[in-house]
Amino acid sequence: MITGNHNANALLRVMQPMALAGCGSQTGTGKSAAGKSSCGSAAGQGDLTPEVWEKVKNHPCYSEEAHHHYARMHVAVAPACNIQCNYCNRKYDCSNESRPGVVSERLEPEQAARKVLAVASTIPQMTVLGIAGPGDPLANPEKTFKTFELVQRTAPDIKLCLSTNGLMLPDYVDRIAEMKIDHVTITINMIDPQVGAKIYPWIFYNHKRYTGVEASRILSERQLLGLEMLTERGILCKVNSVMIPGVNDRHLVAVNKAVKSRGAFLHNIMPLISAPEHGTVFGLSGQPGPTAQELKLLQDDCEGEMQMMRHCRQCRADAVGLLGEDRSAEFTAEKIMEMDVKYDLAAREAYQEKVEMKREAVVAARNTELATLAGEQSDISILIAVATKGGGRINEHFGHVKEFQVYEVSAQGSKFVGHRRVDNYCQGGYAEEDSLETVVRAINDCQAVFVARIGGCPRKGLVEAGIEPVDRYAMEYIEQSAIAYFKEYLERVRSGEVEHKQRGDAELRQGALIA
Ligand code: CLF
Ligand code: SF4
Repeated sequence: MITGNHNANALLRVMQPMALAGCGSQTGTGKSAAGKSSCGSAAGQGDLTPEVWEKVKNHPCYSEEAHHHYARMHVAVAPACNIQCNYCNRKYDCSNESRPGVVSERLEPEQAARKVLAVASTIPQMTVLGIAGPGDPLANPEKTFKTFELVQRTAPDIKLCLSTNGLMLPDYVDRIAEMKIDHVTITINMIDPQVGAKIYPWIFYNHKRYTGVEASRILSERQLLGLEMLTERGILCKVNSVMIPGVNDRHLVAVNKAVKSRGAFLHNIMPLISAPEHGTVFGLSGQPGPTAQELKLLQDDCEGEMQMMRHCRQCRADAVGLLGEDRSAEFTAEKIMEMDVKYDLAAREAYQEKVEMKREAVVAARNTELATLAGEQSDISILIAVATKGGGRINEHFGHVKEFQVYEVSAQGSKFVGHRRVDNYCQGGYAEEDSLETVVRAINDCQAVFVARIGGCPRKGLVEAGIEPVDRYAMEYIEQSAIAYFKEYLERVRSGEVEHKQRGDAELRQGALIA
């Protein structure tokens, strides 16, 4: 059995790529993400049991550090849903684990299993199969479990992951455990049915439709019961919550406490995606999503003994690839039928060994740089936006960025705190001047932007907006460079060359990303 406290300590070792300065200040409790050091290798097993380490070490959602190196895929085998969320339109993917606005190609279990083999043989670092919609997997139990069963038989090294609204969860916990589905996500947006009534107009349960507060009371009880039953069986549970300003934003602190006390391993607070063109209740009523600062403040408030996931990309229900990239178009039903599928376990393992070596090099470089921050006393913390294609390096041209990764750096170390979607500045080989404005709005809270290369015009525009473009770390490791930059920044502040000012807020991109 995994207890909440064990989870907390264990998780800090895994999720905390966060390079915290001052090995000597290690308290041994590993308690707080913000103020305690994590002396052991953040990429290593730390004090996790071997069983838990096996489950999380190459799961891109359960380990922030792994998400730079390992990929996941979803198969859209679950079209039906048994509840209605005000942020969902059935025409689109489930917002729990996907962006609205992208219609999935629905698959039968046999097609899905073939797709998994096709992806596994093309992308050897794809380690996790998730079923996350486009409806609710447990409202489509036969298709969901049949798919998992087929994949388990033919590709035994792939981890199985399930995401659900939780209504039917207690009925399927034993089946989940028997099938060795080690990762389950439950979307829990409230524990107070009065709050729930503003999010869920109805549920369909035991052949009956429930509405209003009663619907949310049943849903909440089932979600929390399902969570307890899973954690009692040692299954790692992540809780997703959609942050809806003015509806459940502050309430999510209470949700965080409730799920933590029931042994949840990880809490992922995601911004509401809401736009009129989605045709959702919230979209049509003009309900806004949070700003970058509002989201970060809530995540910071909830961060304590249970780590917060901050690298979620709100993937679509047929996403394929590293988080933040989407290769689903390469694996349509038509294309996979034509592919010569060769699932080669030995080749996959050999490739992943190389990935592990690269991953260790990233962590070692960061730790070396981190050691130079020991003893640094400063209250300053800054955000840095990074142009990256993955692998933990600054390896993307400014004009080609579709998503910046954002790191927070302070005297305590560096950590990944989010990502910002943007329009390409460079489109079809030409600079798109208007998009610079949207890029600036997306990273307006950042002091600097790290790029592999940048042209003269955007450089000038960024400087005018007060964001320093930095290309001197091109192709270097992100966190090592971020810490090096931070040390220089402190020197410039101390010498009077730069006046440190907190920057403003930034916009989180709303709406679907189709790419
Ligand atoms: Fe998929 Fe979800 Fe499993 Fe990950 S996604 S079912 S836990 S394998 Fe990950 Fe995507 Fe965020 Fe989900 S980034 S939406 S948290
Ligand atoms: Fe939509 Fe998912 Fe909510 Fe069902 S659980 S209504 S599919 S967002």
